[in-house]
Amino acid sequence: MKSGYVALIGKANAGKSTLVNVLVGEKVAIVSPKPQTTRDAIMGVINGDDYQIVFIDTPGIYKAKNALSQVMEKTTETTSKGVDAIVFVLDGHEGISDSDIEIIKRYSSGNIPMLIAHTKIDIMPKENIPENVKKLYDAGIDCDVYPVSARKGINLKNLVDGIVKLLPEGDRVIQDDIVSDKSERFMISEIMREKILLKFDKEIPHGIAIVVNEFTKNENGVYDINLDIVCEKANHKAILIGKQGAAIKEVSSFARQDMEKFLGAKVFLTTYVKVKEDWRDRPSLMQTFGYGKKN
Ligand SMILES: Nc1nc2c(ncn2[C@@H]2O[C@H](COP(=O)(O)OP(=O)(O)OP(=O)(O)O)[C@@H](O)[C@H]2O)c(=O)[nH]1
Ligand SMILES: [Mg+2]
Repeated sequence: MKSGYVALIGKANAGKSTLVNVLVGEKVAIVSPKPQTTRDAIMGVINGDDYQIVFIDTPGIYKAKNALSQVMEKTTETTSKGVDAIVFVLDGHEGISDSDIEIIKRYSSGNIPMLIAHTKIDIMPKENIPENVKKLYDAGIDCDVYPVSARKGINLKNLVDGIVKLLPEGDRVIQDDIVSDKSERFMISEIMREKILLKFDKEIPHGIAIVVNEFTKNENGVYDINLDIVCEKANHKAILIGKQGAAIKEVSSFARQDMEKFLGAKVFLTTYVKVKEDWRDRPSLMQTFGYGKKN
């Protein structure tokens, strides 16, 4: 039996969370086309007959600009050092840059075994894949490269086999029959954040925190969920609410539908938009919103 912890590391927007969701077979992490979607280390477990992989999805590597980004960067750094193997997720569909190579080298230089999942091959010409692989090898990177597509489910079995090979012999590290370490309450707040990431542009979604005030299941099986959408500027609040509340209504409706799917029950959702000026640079507020807590 092989088992262990495996960190998914890579640039922001590379496709780490999409990959972990498809491998686990359930949504454990939210996904969006915007960088810096994932803010926490999120666990996702897969159990095979003779292996267990405990994935840890991490915040993408991105130039830190504020206190929140710095906490996220630290989460990724720390996670990468405490695992049995690293899957470096590389979005190579537009080629491989010098900064890709520099970051891969940084993570492959330690003692932790690593492989590269070269993802998004569904949106690039097939003939460019060997070119990318050659570029990595020519740069002196000697870990195995697995071309995959999380979206189209291409080559994922090979990837899993490759990951298992990197793991040590040992019993399951997670005994319970769980796929994620995060609570339903956490996923509810993340689903709300995901819909905001999908609907709004520029700085607005990045300055959002979600606070769940109420999360209760009634006797009739309906969930009452009440949450605050905290933004960092008064003008963001106006945009989030929209004309006669149209924007917040739409985004809440999408969120509610996804929450119902996730919980398998009807949801009665109430949302309020609040402003906390520049909270992403105020560590005490960040901690109130669940970021940067000492574990
Ligand atoms: N075409 C294609 N798109 C993909 C694939 N995997 C992910 N994407 C898209 O890439 C975007 C980013 O995906 P995420 O999974 O959120 O990326 P991430 O690496 O977790 O991003 P951060 O959390 O911001 O670091 C989304 O729009 C995904 O739908 C893939 O295999 N093919
Ligand atoms: Mg992510």
